[in-house]
Amino acid sequence: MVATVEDGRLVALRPDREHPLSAGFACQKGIAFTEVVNDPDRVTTPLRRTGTGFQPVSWDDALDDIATRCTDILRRHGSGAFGWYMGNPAAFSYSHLFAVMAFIKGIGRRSHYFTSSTQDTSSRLLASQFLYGTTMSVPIPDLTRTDLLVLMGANPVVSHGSFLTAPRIKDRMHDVVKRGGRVVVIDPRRSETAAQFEWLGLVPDSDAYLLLSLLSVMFSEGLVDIQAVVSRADGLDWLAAQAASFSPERTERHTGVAPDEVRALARDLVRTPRAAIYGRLGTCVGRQGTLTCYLIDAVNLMAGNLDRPGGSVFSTLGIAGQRWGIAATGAVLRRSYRRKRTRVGGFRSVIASEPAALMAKEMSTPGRNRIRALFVSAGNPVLSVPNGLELEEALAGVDLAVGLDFYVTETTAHCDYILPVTTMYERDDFALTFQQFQATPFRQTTEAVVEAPGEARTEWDIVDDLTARIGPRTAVFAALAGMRRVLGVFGRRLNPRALADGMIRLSDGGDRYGLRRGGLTFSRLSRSLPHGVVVAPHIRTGVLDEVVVYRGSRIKLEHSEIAAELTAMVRRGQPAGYPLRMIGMREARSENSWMHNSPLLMRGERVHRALMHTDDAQARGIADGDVVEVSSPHGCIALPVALTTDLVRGTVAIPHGWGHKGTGGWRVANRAGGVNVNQLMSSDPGDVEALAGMSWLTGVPVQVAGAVERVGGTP
Ligand SMILES: Nc1nc2c(c(=O)[nH]1)N[C@H]1C(S)=C(S)[C@@H](COP(=O)(O)OP(=O)(O)OC[C@H]3O[C@@H](n4cnc5c(=O)[nH]c(N)nc54)[C@H](O)[C@@H]3O)O[C@H]1N2
Ligand SMILES: Nc1nc2c(c(=O)[nH]1)N[C@H]1C(S)=C(S)[C@@H](COP(=O)(O)OP(=O)(O)OC[C@H]3O[C@@H](n4cnc5c(=O)[nH]c(N)nc54)[C@H](O)[C@@H]3O)O[C@H]1N2
Ligand SMILES: [Mo]
Repeated sequence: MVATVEDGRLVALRPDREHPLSAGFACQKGIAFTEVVNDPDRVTTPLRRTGTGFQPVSWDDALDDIATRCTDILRRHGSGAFGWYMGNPAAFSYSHLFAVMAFIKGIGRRSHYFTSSTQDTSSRLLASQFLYGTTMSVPIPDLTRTDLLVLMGANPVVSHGSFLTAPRIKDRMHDVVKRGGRVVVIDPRRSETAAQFEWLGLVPDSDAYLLLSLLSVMFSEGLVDIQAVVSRADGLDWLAAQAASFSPERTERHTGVAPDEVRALARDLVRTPRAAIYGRLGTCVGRQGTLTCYLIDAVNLMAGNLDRPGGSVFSTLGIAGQRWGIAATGAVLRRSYRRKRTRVGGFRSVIASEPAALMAKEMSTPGRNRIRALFVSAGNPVLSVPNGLELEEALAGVDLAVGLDFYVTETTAHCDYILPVTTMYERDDFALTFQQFQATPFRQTTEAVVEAPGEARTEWDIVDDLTARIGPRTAVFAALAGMRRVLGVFGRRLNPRALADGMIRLSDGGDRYGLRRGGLTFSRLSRSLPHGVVVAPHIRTGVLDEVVVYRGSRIKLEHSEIAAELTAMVRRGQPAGYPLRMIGMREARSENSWMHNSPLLMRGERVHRALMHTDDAQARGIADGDVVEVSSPHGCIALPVALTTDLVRGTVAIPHGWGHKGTGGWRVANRAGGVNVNQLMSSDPGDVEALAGMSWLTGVPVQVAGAVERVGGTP
C-alpha cells in the first residue's frame, strides 16, 4: 500500500503500482483500512471496566493492577491458572507473536495457550507433522508454473489466498488457463472462484472419501510410479490397503461425485506433468480435518506431484542449517504432541495450542489448572469460536480478563481491562509467518508511517512492561529482565526486531551479516527497497532432504492415528432431524469479525444472510428474503435467506463474524447486527476433531424451518 500522511494523520491508502507482484492491486479491505486507523470508535487509552461501563485509566494504573493480580494468581494457583487466546491478526505481526510467546512461556509450562489455529490450520499443520515430521513443512501449489490446479475448500477470489499467498491471485489463476492449463474448484458451493473456473460440486465434509477414491483409482489402474514413491516414502503398501475399499462407485453416495469424474480427475492429476491439489479452510475444519489434509498430500505424492516444479511444493528460505532447526523444533513438538493432554477432553496440542472450542470449559470446570486469568489479543472468540454464549458466561466468571485490541468487541466487552494496541501502520512489520507460503519468494518490510494515536502501544511493549511488574521471577522472565537491563545501559529498549532481521539476513537474498555484500536486512528493505524484492523467480524444488525431518528424510505414510480416523469416519452417523449441511462463506467486504465498522465496507445496507438451494427452500415453503430459523443440535439462529442454485442441494452457507449485538463499542457494526453462526457449532469435547483439536465448522447438520418472517409481513 502507499500511505498518504498529512500533518501526522493517515488520510489515504492506495495500492502500490511499483510493487513487483501486486502491481497496483489491493483488495477493498486494504483500501478501507484508513477507516480503521482513524475510527472514532477506536480504543486509544487503557480502559478499566466498572459497574457502569469502561473508564479510561493510565498505563501505570492498568499495568500495576493487572500485574498485582497476576502475581497473586500465580502464587496461589500456579501457571495453570493462566490462559491466552491469540487471534488471527497476530499472525501478521512478528512482534505480537514474540510477545505472546514470551508471556506464555514465561508464566510457566502449565499455562493454556489458544489460537485461531484450531478454527483454521491446526489440522493442516498436524498432517505435516505426521507426514514430514514437522508442522513447519507445509506444501503449497506452485501457482506460477502449474498446469492443473485443483482447489479443494478454498475460495481465493474472495479470500485472496491463505496458506498460498500471492498478490493478484485471481490473475495468476487465469494465467494457468491462458497457458493451456485448468483450474478445478471442488466445493459444495459454486463459489466466486468456481464461477470463474471449473466447478466440481460435492457434499460438504466428504472430501476424505473423494481423496480416498482418487488414491484407489491411482492404485488399481497402476498409475502410481511405485519406484519413485518408495525411494522417498515408507508405508506405501499400508496406504494402498487403506484406500483399496474406497472405489468411486462406493464413495459416490457420500460425495455425490460421479465415478467417471473421479476417475478422470485421478488420471489427469497423474498424467499432467505439472499438477497440484491445494486444500484450505473447507478441508481443514470438517469432522476429520487432519485426515483430509493428510490425504491431499498423499494424493499429490502418489500422482508424482510432490516437490516437483508446477506441483505441490515446499518453499524453503535458503537458510544454511535450516534443516537442523526445523528438525529440532519438529522433535520437540512431536514429543509434546505425544505426551501432553488437555485438562478438559484429554486432547493433544498442535503447535502447543489447545482447542479453542474448549476454552470456556477450561475456565468454568473446577479443579487444578482451571483458568482464572485470561488474556485475549487480536481475537474475538465470542464470535469466532463455537458457542460464544458459553464463552461470555465463562469470561464473567474468571478473576481477571484482559483484552489487547483497538475495539470494544463482543469479547473484550467482558474484560476487566482493554489495552489499546497499534495498527499495522503504527508499527514496523515483516510478514514472518508467511515467508514460506509465497508463490513467488519475496521480502518486504515496513516502518510505522504514523504515530500511534492516544496512548496505543504495541503488544510487545505492553507485555514487556507487564512481565517486568509480575512478582515471581520465572526463568524466562528473569532472562528477559536481564536483557532489558543490559539494553537499558545503552539507552535501548528490548524488542524482537533483531529476530525478524536475522531471518531476513540469513535467508535467500539476505546479507548474511556482512558475508554477502549488498544483501538484504530489515532496515535496508524498509529504507531503500520500500516496494519489496522478489528474491527468486520460483520456489526451489528437490528439497525433500531439507523439509522432511524424519531419519533419512523419509516421508512417513503409516500412522495408527490416521487409521483410527478412517474407522471413525466410516462409522459416523448423522443426527436425526437435521437433514441439511451447513458450510461457511467469506465475503469480499468482511474480514472475519472485525471490519464491519468501516462505512466504506458496509455501504449499501449490507445484511447478514444465509444461502440456500432453491429446491430445498421450495420444499419448505420458503421464499427469497424470508427470515428463517436455522437450528442445529447445539443452537438456533434466525436470519434472512437468499435462494440460489449455486449450491449442492442440501447445503446451507452462512458467513461467520456477524452477530454484533451492542455489547461491542463499534457503532456501525452494531447497526449491521447479524447473528453469530457459531451458536450452531458444538463445543462438546466429543465434537472436537480428535487429532488436532479442531473446531467442527463445516458440514454441520442443520435444519431450516419455514419462514418466521416474510418480506413485507409475517407468513
Ligand atoms: N474477504 C475476506 N478474505 C479473507 C478472510 C475474510 O474473512 N474475508 N479471512 C482470511 C482468513 S482468516 C482465512 S483462514 C482465509 C481462508 O481462505 P479460503 O480457505 O480460501 O477461504 P474460504 O472462503 O473460507 O474458503 C473455503 C471454501 O471452502 C468451501 N467449503 C466449505 N466446506 C467444504 C467442504 O467440506 N469441502 C470442500 N471441498 N469445500 C468446502 C466453501 O464453500 C468455501 O468456498 O481467508 C482470509 N481472507
Ligand atoms: N463459523 C466459522 N467460524 C470461523 C471461521 C469460519 O470460516 N467459519 N473462520 C475461522 C478462522 S479461519 C479464523 S482465522 C478465526 C478468526 O477469529 P479470531 O482469531 O477470533 O479473530 P477476528 O475475528 O479476526 O478478530 C480479530 C480481533 O483483533 C483485533 N485486531 C486487529 N488487528 C489487531 C492487531 O494488530 N493487534 C491486536 N491486538 N488486535 C487486533 C480486531 O479489532 C478484532 O477484535 O475465525 C474462525 N471462525
Ligand atoms: Mo483464518
